[in-house]
Amino acid sequence: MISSKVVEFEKLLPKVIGQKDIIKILMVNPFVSDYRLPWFQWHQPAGLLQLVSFLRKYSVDIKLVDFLNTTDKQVVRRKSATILYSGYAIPFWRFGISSEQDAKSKIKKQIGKDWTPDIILVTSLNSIWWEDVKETIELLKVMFPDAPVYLGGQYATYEFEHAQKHSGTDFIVSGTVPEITKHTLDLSLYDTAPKTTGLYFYSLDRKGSKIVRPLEDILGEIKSKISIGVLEFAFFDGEIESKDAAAFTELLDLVIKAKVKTKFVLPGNLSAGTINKKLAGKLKSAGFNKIYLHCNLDFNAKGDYFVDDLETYKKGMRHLIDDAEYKFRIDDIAAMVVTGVPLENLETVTRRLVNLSHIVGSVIPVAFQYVPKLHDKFSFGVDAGKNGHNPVRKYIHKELNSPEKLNSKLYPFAKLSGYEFEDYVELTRLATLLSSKYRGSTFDFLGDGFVAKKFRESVRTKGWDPFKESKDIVFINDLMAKEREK
Ligand code: B12
Repeated sequence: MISSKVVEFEKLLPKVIGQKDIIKILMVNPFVSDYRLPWFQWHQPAGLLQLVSFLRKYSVDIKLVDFLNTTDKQVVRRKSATILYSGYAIPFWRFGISSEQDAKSKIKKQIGKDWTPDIILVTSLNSIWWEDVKETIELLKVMFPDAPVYLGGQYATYEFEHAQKHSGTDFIVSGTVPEITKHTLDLSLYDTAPKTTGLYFYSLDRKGSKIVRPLEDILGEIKSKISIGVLEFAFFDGEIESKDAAAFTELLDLVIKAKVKTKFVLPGNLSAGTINKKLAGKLKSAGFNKIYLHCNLDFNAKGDYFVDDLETYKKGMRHLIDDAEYKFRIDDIAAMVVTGVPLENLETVTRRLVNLSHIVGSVIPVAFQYVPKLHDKFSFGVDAGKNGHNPVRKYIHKELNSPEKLNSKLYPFAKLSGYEFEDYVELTRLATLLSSKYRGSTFDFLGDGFVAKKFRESVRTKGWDPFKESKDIVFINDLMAKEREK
């Protein structure tokens, strides 16, 4: 097994600059294999697109192959297997290609005839998709044997040693590259401008700390992207921190004053506690039509690790509804709730889902994905009484010892936490029920309406207990048995 070399971004640069008159660079965002690809429209190889902006000042000829890009409502996919898991047959898809040959033809079509790259840059948006990264690199190496391959992104960052051993890349650029984060995502290499794109409020300084980007730059970026056909902007920052609420409000003010007409999305980057009266009003006027509230977790907490209490959500929602006239229960505002955390208490999670659906109107369960190098700093389940015995790390070592096994969609920690996969399927069903709409709005199980009260009463008094009235209930099996007797 050949191990890939690790390079720093600064060392990659000389390869790109000054070697030839024009250096040809092929950038690739691989296809991905997964059970589902929710939010596919918000997946974008942000790192590569920032690199395109950054490299513009040099003599470069760049081509991009983004397997996840599509102008259709759905990304192409091909079923590659059906996994039998805890009594369920779950299809496993390959998103981004319709057949094995498709990958090669897509690359060829995208780069055109007589164009051979001098260097290839590959990204990865999630380390659990490493097998696709590996396959993409294999294919690229067959197609362009002379071009060195550089791998960056999440796989190279969070599963760095694994990527060194298994990805087949020549070089790895691990971690963030601060100097490119102030650059916009360059969309000019797409045949048609994507309808939706990622947007950053922050960039990173030299030390890697977050700094708010100049607001005029962000506004300029929004305007220029609208002019090429972008219809929606999704903020890609991990979290817009409450200390920066004023600067964020100022940005929205600029957007409003510039009369920019577009849609904005916050897919989990604003906490309920950050929302104040002024910010709420500006969010509404600037065109934020999807606000998914961030789920703050403290994995070093003893016991309940959900940071924001229900009161915080109530306050935030009051601002959105009373001060900004957002409509309630139509699911443009939702609370994200992380589930599947090792050693979690599903009773706490269920209670939180129901309570937050009452307060926020809709809930989105987000399946927890354990990220090595990040989550191993936390003390999940560490038992100080047993000299720091850590059942989570032991479990990962034994049962989840390859990146793809950490795929959150299968709730890999269920067994460790004492639950079945079925319990998580039920939890997801509950969340779906809590957020499903009839005549445009969701049902409030904890509401003051007659039906909600009766429903709760029946649960409390076991008014509809099927066992209590079992004599009167005829089950279909009994009916069939009687038919057979006849
Ligand atoms: C925005 C975001 C999203 C967006 C999509 C982002 C995108 N780019 O497409 C949305 C909201 C859709 C999303 C969804 C999910 N996400 Co997300 N997301 C993020 C977040 C907050 C920021 C990602 C980002 O844009 N970073 C900035 C970009 C520019 O960084 P980058 O791609 O790494 O690139 C940098 C370098 O790596 C480098 N680079 C990149 N490629 C290359 C290539 C070369 C050759 C070179 C030289 C350099 C280079 O350049 C960049 C500059 O620094 C991160 C957390 C974080 N703060 O990083 C999580 C994160 C990436 N998400 C994660 C996860 C798990 C998910 C979900 C599965 C949800 C979940 N269950 O937790 C879903 C996926 C749903 C699905 N389909 O399965 C994990 C991934 C962990 C892992 N092991 O890979 C992260 C790290 C969060 C976490 N800590 O758990 N996410």
